[in-house]
Amino acid sequence: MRCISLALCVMFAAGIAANAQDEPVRQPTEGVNLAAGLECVYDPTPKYRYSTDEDDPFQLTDGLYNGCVWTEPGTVGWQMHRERVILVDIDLGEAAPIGAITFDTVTGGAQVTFPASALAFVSEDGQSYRYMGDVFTESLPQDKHLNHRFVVDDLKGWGRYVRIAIIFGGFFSFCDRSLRV
Ligand SMILES: [Ca+2]
Repeated sequence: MRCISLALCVMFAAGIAANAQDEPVRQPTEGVNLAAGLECVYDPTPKYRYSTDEDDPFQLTDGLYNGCVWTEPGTVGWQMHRERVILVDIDLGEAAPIGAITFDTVTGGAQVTFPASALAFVSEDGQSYRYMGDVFTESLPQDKHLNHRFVVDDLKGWGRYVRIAIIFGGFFSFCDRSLRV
């Protein structure tokens, strides 16, 4: 299976670190990771001071999962102001079939919530994009801590350029080290 996997958490306040560090090491989704080691281009640029570093463009594709620890350099974070959408763009280098997208994220405790949605698009020329699907296919309770992997599969995606539009409802958002295509 060729898939995209993202790991991300959204939080209203600092406080997830203790829970995240107690998480067992999460294993990657089976299948071919077309995005391994590739650069992510973000819009807006990550600015959260405790997690932003020069390696942000590669921290979602290095295959490591740190559980959204917001103070770790391996996390990619934003403090939301007027922007309510974050775009993550990946150039696969050549067109390829995309069969599934997975999205690891966390909710509950310390005012942490799942993103509202993560819309996936694909393009062959980087100009005209086609909608593939919303990764958030389940409705789950968010009143207690939950680390969950959302999956959308049976996609018929084909293209070189992948774009994930992550839509938030909180004030902060953080991605950790896992992005698979
Ligand atoms: Ca970082």
